[in-house]
Amino acid sequence: MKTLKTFLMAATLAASPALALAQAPATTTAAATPAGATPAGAPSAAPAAATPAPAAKAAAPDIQYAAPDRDIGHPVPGSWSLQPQVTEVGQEARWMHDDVLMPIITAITILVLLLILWVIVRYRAKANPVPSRTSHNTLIEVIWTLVPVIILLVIAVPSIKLLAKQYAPPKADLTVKVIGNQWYWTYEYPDNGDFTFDSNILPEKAQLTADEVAKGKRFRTDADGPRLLAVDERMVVPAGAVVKVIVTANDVIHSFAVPAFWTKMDAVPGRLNETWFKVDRPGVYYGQCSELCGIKHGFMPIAVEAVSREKFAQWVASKGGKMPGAPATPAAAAAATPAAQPAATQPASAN
Ligand SMILES: [Cu+2]
Repeated sequence: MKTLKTFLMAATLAASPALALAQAPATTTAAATPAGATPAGAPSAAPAAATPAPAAKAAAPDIQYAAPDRDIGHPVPGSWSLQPQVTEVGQEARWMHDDVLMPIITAITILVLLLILWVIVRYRAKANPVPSRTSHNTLIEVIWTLVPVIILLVIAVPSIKLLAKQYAPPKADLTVKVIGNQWYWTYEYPDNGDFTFDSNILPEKAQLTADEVAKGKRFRTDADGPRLLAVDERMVVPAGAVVKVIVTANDVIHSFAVPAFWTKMDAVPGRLNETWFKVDRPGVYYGQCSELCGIKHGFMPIAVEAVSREKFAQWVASKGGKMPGAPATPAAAAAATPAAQPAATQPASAN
């Protein structure tokens, strides 16, 4: 049963990039804002401020979101397998899928096909006018019972180990509560002053009226991410930290899924589900609600950005939160920092 569950999970994840691909044709939004635009419509707010900078928003500046990588963290046109995995669990699961399950499935399928062809040709009625009356063969029966048992054992051992790893999280450095709503996500950071914010899909420029554009309503640019995956507010986490994710919902069942993390957890009203991930590589990773939740189910994407500890602290401050007293894992921060640059300098295009 557990093996079946793992396989189904792998199959579902394998299908998800294709699904997202189908709805992500190349679109070119007129780049009204340059690559690396600041969030929350900041550029459009600037023109009026010819007078000295207002001191109102002196608290902490919003951080600059990183632009997505060209081929990591989201579906890519032409790809047909699992997304590149950026968590240890994901890498192990990908190995399980690519190097254990697929070869075994392929070998069994080919063997059965050859057996059927052989029987069709060799034992056809024309060539055997008098059918054989053989009904038992002990050796063959022992073989075809034992061989499948051995195959199942070979699959079960790594599969159960992998499952255990997914459901036995290490001690968390950070807890984030993720709440599904029709049709957006709410994120809560209880460890950082319990601040909360909503994350909505960014509309395409073509979806806005001229008036809305003139008023500076925010729309998606390539720096925000691919069409149907870019959001206004990202879930930001420190790279190298074990993130515990508490998942629930306010209205109907949703599902929090980020394919590059191998994370998928149902968001059920009145229930707290728990999952976790640890991303060492800074970058932006996209996901989608993965439980049919109503008419705009396809329009409540997820964007997780893994950043250095310093940038995370800056982001927390910009949200009005605070960092917990002691630095949690300085080693992880040190490991994460050198790699922090490339993500920001990638070409800002998903196409
Ligand atoms: Cu949903």
